[in-house]
Parts: sequence; C-alpha cells; structure tokens
Amino acid sequence: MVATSASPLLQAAAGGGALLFRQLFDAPTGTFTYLLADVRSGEGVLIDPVFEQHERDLSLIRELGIELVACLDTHAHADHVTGSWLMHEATGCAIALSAAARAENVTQPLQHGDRVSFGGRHLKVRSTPGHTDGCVSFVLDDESMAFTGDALLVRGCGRCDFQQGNAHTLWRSITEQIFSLPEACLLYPGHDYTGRSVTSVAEEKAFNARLGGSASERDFVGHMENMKLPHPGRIAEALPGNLRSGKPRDGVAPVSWAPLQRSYAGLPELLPDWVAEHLGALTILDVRSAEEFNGPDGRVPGSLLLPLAELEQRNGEIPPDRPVVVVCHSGSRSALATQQLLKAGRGQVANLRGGLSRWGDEGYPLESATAR
Ligand SMILES: N[C@@H](CCC(=O)N[C@@H](CS)C(=O)NCC(=O)O)C(=O)O
Ligand SMILES: [Fe+2]
Repeated sequence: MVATSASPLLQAAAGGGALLFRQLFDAPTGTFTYLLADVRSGEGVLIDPVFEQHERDLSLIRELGIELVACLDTHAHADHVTGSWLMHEATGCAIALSAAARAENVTQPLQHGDRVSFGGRHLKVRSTPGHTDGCVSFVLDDESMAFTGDALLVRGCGRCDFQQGNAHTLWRSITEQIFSLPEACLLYPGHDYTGRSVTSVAEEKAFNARLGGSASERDFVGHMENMKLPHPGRIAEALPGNLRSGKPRDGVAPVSWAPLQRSYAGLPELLPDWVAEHLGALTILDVRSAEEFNGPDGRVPGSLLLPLAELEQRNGEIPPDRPVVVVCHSGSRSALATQQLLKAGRGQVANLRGGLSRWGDEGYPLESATAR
C-alpha cells in the first residue's frame, strides 16, 4: 500500500520535487551508487551499492527517513562486491538482480520488461547484455533518466572480454535498448574513472568514443576486441562475492563493539539508551570546558573531563582498556573530538548522538558538581 503523508525533511532533501535522487561515489573503485525515493510515500530503491560503503548508504537512508524497498544491481560486478545483502539484512529490502546472473540470495530475479516499484514510481528493466550476459539497465517511469550500469559509460562502455561478454551483443543492447530512449534522457553510468558523472542519449549518440558518430558495428567490435585491459584488481574476490549477492562467505555481517550508527557525516555514534545501559563499562569523555562541566547543565555521572582544546596533548590520560563515548552539550564539539581520537589510532570510540542536551531530554541521569 502506498502511504500519502510526505515527510517535510524528505521533501526538502528532494529540492521540493516529487522524486529524491542522489548519486553516491566509491572512489577506490570508481563506482556510482544511486538512491531514488518517491517523496510522497517515502519508499526508495538503491542501485549498485558497494559493500564497503554500506554504513554511508544506510545512514543517508535513515537520516532521510526512506523506507528502502529494494537494492538493485545492474550486473554481477567484477571489480567490487555489492552491498545488497548487507542492506537486505539491515532494512529487509528486496535484492533484485537479473535472473540471468544466476546469483544466490536474490529475492527478486529480474527479466526484461519487469517493473520495480517504489511508492507511486517505478523503474522499468531493460535487458542490456554484452558487458556480462546478465546486464540490465533501469529506466525511470517517465524516461527522464536511465541507469545503464556498465553497458554504457560516459563516452565509453563496459569491456566485453570476460563474464560472457560479447561486443556484438553490447552493440545491439546500446543501439536498440539505450539509444531508443528519448534524446534528452539522462544516462547515469555504473562507473567513471575520470570524474564524469552523467551524460545523455543525444551526447552519447554523437560523441561516444566507441560507437558514437558514424561508427559502425564493425568499428565498435574492432575497438572492443583490441582493448587489452588488465583484469580488475579484485576480480577473484568480487565475482564469487557477487554470486552470493554480497553475503560474506561465513554468512555473518561484520560486527562492531557496540550498536554504532554511523552518521552520513561519517561519524560513529551511539544512542543514549545503549550508553546509559553500559555506563559501567565505558569511559564517558566530556570535552566541554571545566566551567560547563561544573556548571548547572550537569554531566553524565562518572565522566572524565578533558576539554577539546587540550585533547590532543592529554589523550594519554584516557584509560586505555575501555571503549570511549565522547560527549559535549550538543554533539558538535564531541564530533571533532571523536575524529581526533580515531585519527590518533583509538579503535573503540563513538560520539554520543545529540549530546547532553538529548541525554537530559530523554531523562537519563545527570549529576552536578554541587550534588557530589
Ligand atoms: N582498474 C579497474 C578495472 C576497471 C574495469 O575493468 N572496469 C570494467 C567495469 S567492471 C570496465 O568495463 N571498464 C571499461 C573501461 O575501462 O573502458 C579495477 O582494477 O577495478
Ligand atoms: Fe562491470
């Protein structure tokens, strides 16, 4: 059922439009991930998530209040492991991949012509093999944008020299399935290695270096069959990983020392309830001034004072044997302190989300200097 109450935050994040669209990037592999959400219902989909970027993607989805209905992979990637299974574990979303890829843990096997719906919007699946035999492209309902994976890259295209690749097949996929979209349809690629992020049907027809302009199928195939690219550095890990939809070999998601919620700002954070329950096993590091620490706002019982300005010189005073939760009034100064401690090599450190202000609002105990 499609809900009808739009969240004001999601609406604003979408620039006031009906569709939220975000392009995310994994720099080590040059991979793009795309988040789309129907603002009215709050339902969204994530295209081509990267395993190592799972926390980043999840934090954005949570901060914007999106209900993720599916992770979609354009193909079984050879250069990185998908984050789809991790996202499925975290949100219960479907895992959608071409049935032709024959991967495990797929909950929504895709065929040409299928629709993947999110709220009142949908993506239409077009089969675009050639880079791999299971490649698909996703076309937005109004044909204003399409996600071409590695079938078509900006001024380039996916290689055809492994994973059942075939340059003749890719020629047909691009010319029949992608170039048949409206000229103004924006094309979002699976990768770029030089900083380009988007193109359009008209541009690629004119300027694609492998099949644009007056290039014939023979020109294209001649180009593709003589590229002599080295294999992707992580192919040995990526291919089996993606044939499990990114489920680790031991079947277990990586665990951390606490239920950390990474913010989209990149910070490990903990919520007051968990911190209150585990106070005895943690060092609560208060980085406000001594005046505030001893003032009327109070402090978390048993906390250690180390003002932010002195932290770098004095971090040796923090007990080495316990995880550290950093606090300040709002969570802003403690965010910088958390980053500084992480940079100094401390492993188990997190920021208290919302700081003492949220801690007090939620009714957790505060002690004051005078009450001691
Ligand atoms: N150097 C990259 C490999 C990049 C690569 O082979 N990318 C594939 C996509 S999975 C491709 O089709 N590249 C086309 C091209 O570079 O023209 C790595 O080691 O990961
Ligand atoms: Fe690829």
